[in-house]
Amino acid sequence: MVVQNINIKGRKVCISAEVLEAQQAGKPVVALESTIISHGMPYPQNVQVALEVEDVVRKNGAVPATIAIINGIPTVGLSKEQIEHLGSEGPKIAKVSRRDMAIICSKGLDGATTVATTMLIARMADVKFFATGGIGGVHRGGELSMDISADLEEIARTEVVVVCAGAKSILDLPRTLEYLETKGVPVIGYGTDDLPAFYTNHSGIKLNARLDTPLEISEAFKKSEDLELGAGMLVTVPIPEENAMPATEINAVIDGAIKDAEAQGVHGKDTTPFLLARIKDVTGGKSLEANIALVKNNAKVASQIAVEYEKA
Ligand code: PSU
Ligand code: MN
Repeated sequence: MVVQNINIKGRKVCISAEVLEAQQAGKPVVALESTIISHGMPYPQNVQVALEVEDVVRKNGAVPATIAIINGIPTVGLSKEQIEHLGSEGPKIAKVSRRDMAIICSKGLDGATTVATTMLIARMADVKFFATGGIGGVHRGGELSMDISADLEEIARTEVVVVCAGAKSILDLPRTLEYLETKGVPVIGYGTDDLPAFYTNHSGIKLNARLDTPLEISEAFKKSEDLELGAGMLVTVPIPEENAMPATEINAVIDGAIKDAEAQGVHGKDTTPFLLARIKDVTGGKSLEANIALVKNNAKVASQIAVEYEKA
């Protein structure tokens, strides 16, 4: 694929020809993150899944824009080769959150973008919809450790619709919702009244907003833009019933993974990748299957929302 550099609002962002052409034609575009490729899943499934998720977006009428930092340049719409590079290098690639952006870019390095930096770069390139698996949040014990993902701050300040499957219970889910409420972020249940907990559908934690169709979400986001509220939106989509895992089984695995992290002194940006890898190992890959299914489902929903938005 031809990749060309263009300058948007004085910022250097590299946009692929496919994405640029879609934007110029007023077609819907959906952003996808890259930390899920490098740090969220093992090679080679990570590459395969990243490409399949792009196909899901295309099948649902939108154009995928997988985002990362390549040679120090925020890049919107990775080539197959670039996805293969991030996937095969895996955790050797820097996991880049907002605080890391300036340094990684100034050094001309490659970086995998988290939800926070994917949103940030998407917005620089005028991409408003983004599908992922799970977001970061307030970690368990966060009231003491203050380990709160930069994803939450970003959703509060960057006007992008983030479609996810809720959050994993590696996080303190009620505190994560409290934080988002304080920051003025709408958390929408897509056809559900309570927060989906990634591998399972019903956390029992009530959300204050439920919307049932892509059109309603698109309308709500347009209104948010009209009113210049200046925040993103979080759309939480339950994992398809047939892919959900039994809550007691997965929660026991998560509790064990958190104990392992504590025992090994894992902290900071390593915590989330460590927990994800532990959970996958202990469940013998069952959690990976669920993870793949929900990411694809989220890509479908995000594409449908983007299609509605561009229609009107
Ligand atoms: N949660 C998941 N899968 C993931 C991540 C989180 O279930 O792949 C990744 C995302 O890229 C997210 C990041 O933005 O981890 C959050 O990391 P931290 O908690 O260090 O902010
Ligand atoms: Mn953290």
